[in-house]
Amino acid sequence: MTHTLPALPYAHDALAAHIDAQTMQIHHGKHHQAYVNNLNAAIEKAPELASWSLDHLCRDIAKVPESVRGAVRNNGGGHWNHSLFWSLMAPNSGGVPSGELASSIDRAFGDFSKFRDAFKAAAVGRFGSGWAWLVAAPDGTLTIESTPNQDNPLMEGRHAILGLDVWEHAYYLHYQNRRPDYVDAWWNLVQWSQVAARYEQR
Ligand code: MN3
Repeated sequence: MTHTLPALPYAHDALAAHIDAQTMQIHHGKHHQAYVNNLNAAIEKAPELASWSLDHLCRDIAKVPESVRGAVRNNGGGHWNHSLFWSLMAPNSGGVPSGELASSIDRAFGDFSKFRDAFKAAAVGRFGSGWAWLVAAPDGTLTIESTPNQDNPLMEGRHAILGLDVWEHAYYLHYQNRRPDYVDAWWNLVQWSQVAARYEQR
C-alpha cells in the first residue's frame, strides 16, 4: 500500500487559540508529509512490506528488514504518531473526561489534576524530541510514558490512547522555549470523547 497524508479534520487556523495556523501548516503539510514520503521510499526498497498496514509496521517493527528498519521506525512512527495527534484535537474541546475513562484516571493517578501534572512532567521532562503518552493496558490500567524521536507505545505492543508531540517543531513559532506553556495550552484542545473511544478499543 502507498501511505498517504490524512487531511486535517479541521482548518489550519481552527486551533489558533492555542496552536497557531502557521505551525499547523508546516507541521502537517511539511513535517507529517515528509514522514509519509520517506516511509513510502523505504517500503519501495523492501517490497515485502507493501501489504503491511501502518499499525502492522509499528507493532512488528522488529520484523522489518534491518536495511530499512531505522527508516520505517522513524517515518512510520512519525506517520502513525501525527495521524493520532491530529485526530485527538479539536477546537473548543478540553474540559474533563467522563465515564469509565475518568474513573480509570482517578484510580491510576488520584484525580484528573494529578494526572495532568504527571503527564505534563513526562512531556516537559522528555529531553530533546519525542512524545508523551497515556497508555491503556488490556485490563484498563492506565500509565503515562514518554518516547524519544518518533517511537511510540505500539512498537512495544502497548495501546496509546492519548499522545502529545513535544518536538520543537510542534510549538516553537509561538511558544519558543516555553514547552510547559504549550503543554498547558494543549489541554484546551484535547477531545476526550476520542480518547475515551480509544480506551474502549484496548
Ligand atoms: Mn511533530
